[in-house]
Amino acid sequence: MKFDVLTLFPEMFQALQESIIGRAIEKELIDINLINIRDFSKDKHKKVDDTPYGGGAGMVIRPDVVYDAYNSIEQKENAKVIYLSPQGKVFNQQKVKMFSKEKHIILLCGHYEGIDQRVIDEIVDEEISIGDYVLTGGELPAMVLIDSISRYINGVLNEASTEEESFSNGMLEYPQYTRPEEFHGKKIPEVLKSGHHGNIKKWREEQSIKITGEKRPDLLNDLKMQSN
Ligand code: 4HQ
Repeated sequence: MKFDVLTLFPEMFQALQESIIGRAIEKELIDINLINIRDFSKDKHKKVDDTPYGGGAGMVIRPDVVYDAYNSIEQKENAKVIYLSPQGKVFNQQKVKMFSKEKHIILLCGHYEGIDQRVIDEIVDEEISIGDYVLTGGELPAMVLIDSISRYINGVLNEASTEEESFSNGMLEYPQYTRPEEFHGKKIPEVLKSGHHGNIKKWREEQSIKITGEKRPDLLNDLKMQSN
């Protein structure tokens, strides 16, 4: 999977190149190519933004600079272009799975008051929001997409654990325990030491339903809706 990221702050993406994602890059399972939009400014001061037509606060990123940055990407015919914005469809695990089937994703990160609407209309296939709150830029959302999508690429995770986990079945995960067997007077659930795989599986499923009902009853309602 190839990710091209159009951003004014490529250094923010260092945070992503650790641990599991770092290893996925080393193993060439994913490729993250950072493109600094500022490199495409024709201005002598490398300016990329200007005041909004019609007035108002803040600055808007110029469409020509964004377009030239986008155009520098080679072989983008089959790429999906995603713009991170609070106006987008809210990201969820279903979208993660869909996007993980793509071969090439281009992520456009805005800053300041945003990007001139004309270039968004011209190059963007899909607008995605990571939630109903306002950030200073699209970089953190882009990293959220890369991280969550990469987990579905074969070889990125050690186990075949993506099918069993939270949200894949639409429910929260059961609690996990490790050594020591007793911590601050609290023992681990007895069934987990029984070695009876059937009973353990049943207990975990019950826990999953109980926890989802207590913490996220909205998820159970969503599941009911899907089965109707
Ligand atoms: N922004 N989900 C404003 C977001 C955001 C979000 C990104 C703030 C783009 C210009 N993006 N810029 N929430 O708040 O994706």
